[in-house]
Amino acid sequence: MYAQMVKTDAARVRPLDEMEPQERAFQERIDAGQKIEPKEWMPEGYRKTLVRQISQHAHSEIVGQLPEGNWITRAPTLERKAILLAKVQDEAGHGLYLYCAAETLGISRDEMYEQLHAGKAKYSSIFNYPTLTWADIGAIGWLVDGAAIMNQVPLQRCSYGPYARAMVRICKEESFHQRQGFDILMKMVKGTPAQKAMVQDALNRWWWPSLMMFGPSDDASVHSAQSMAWKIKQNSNDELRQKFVDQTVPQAKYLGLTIPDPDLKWNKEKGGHDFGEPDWAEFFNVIAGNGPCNAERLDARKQAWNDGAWFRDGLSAHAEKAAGRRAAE
Ligand code: BYC
Repeated sequence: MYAQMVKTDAARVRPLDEMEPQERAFQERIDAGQKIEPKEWMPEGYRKTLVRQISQHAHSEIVGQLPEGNWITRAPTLERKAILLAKVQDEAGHGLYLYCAAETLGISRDEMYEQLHAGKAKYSSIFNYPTLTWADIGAIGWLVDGAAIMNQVPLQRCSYGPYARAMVRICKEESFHQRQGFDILMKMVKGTPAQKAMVQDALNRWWWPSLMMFGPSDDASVHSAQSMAWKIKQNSNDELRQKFVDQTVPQAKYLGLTIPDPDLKWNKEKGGHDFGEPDWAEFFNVIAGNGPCNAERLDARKQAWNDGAWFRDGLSAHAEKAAGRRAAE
């Protein structure tokens, strides 16, 4: 089982009167809605939490290119191919902004890559599932980017300036990504019965993993309480999952699809949907490295790193030569 899920006192958020003066002043700035910038003092826990979350987020963007990249050569039209290519390139850009944001906290990009390649740093569970049909590309845009937007819009108000600012552009691009996914599916559901069945099959496979993107339920979330006190996270995992379900159900209806959850129903009193519990054993198994594609994804990243060694060496040699020339002048 996942050791970090054991509740410990570390999950407890200390009140202001238990803090040292410097930490209290920091928390008061956060409470007043001020942004924290790279060179300012911050508690070590705040820095570590940001490095963990931002680097995981960056890795997710980069690893997230792989399932969609799988379909670039097989996109059904030239236009779809160009759109998918642009989307996958956007994800690379998102990864780069996020690695830059994490670097402002004193970790190098090489260290972050090392942590990913050694299996020490996580990336989003969702990218450990295979893309079997073209409808999966639509479903990723609609559901995966849809869930990502739900999670990332509040991150634009994160207390750490560089992360919040990176999220502004990322969110704009994600919204285009979501629409392109929905557009693929709109076209397919109006096509042949086989195409519509392909879309339903994609929804059946991607629905539950998409709900898992928001993280474990609130009572099992080790980091939420402290991250919310530091205004790194503005909402809990369950709050965002609920919003996502409420937003997505009418869209599924519009597409004429059935969400694969027998417990899904409108709850008038709560003003939202009731829905079933994701299979948390599956989630923890995937984030422990045992999902259907974990090994394949990590191997692809490691191979890309090894294949790029000659280029990095070339750049370093050029930089050294140029520095030598400048010094001689
Ligand atoms: N997958 O205490 P919790 C995209 C881990 S990419 C894997 O609730 P927290 C796209 C969590 O890290 C968008 N691991 O944690 C790209 C922690 O483990 P550690 C990706 C997960 O941080 C390409 C443990 O479980 N978005 O859109 O408070 C193509 C306990 O969890 C997951 C982001 O990265 C998961 N789903 O909350 C298409 C958003 N969930 O670190 C699309 C930024 C939890 O102690 N991240 N874990 O070993 C966040 O908002 C938060 O980190 C989370 C988790 C809500 C994900």
